[in-house]
Amino acid sequence: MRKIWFATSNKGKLIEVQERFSHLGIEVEQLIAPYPEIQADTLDEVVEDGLKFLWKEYSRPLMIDDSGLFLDDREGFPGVYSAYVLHTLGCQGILDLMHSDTERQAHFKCCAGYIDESGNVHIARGRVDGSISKEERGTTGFGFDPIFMPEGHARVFAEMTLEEKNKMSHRSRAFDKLAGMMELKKD
Ligand code: ITT
Repeated sequence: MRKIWFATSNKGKLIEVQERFSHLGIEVEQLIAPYPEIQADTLDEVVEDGLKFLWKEYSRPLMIDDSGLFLDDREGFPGVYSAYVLHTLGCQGILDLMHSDTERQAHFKCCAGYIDESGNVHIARGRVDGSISKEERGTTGFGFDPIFMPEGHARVFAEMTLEEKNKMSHRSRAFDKLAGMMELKKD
């Protein structure tokens, strides 16, 4: 079975990408390899910089993922600062911030990157639109999953199974595209 390294500290991301790639007959192995996340305006910049850093350190093909939650009526906050905001304010902090908001539209974005055997960078993006719930719900997933309700659904991500989330998530969309770029798809 072909194996691909995924440099991430986030078990939730790892499990989702493993599930997605298992359909392609590819094993995704976690690489614990911290890379500096530059202060950048876009997820793409963080990924490109991260891949180049890791290539210098490890000189091996690998994937990374930078993602975030963007509140449409708050200029995309927390966006590239999602990990920091989750760590400091948590889901409840986002709910408190939005307690009187009637416009609750939000989206998740994922930028997935792969550096190949020759050191060439490949980038793919995925997005899912939805809204922020009024309270935390559910027990599955990770991060902001308890407060994000994808469009057309009455449940938040944390009330869905891994497979259900993976049918529509920003991450599965990005990594499906990335797999296509890697010419890994069987069909
Ligand atoms: P890495 O080691 O892969 O960088 P991380 O958790 O630090 O893991 P990011 O820097 O990409 O990840 O930060 C994105 C944050 O956005 C992450 O910590 C989650 O809290 C949140 N997030 C991203 N995708 C999510 C998803 O599918 N569901 C819920 N929250 C998500």
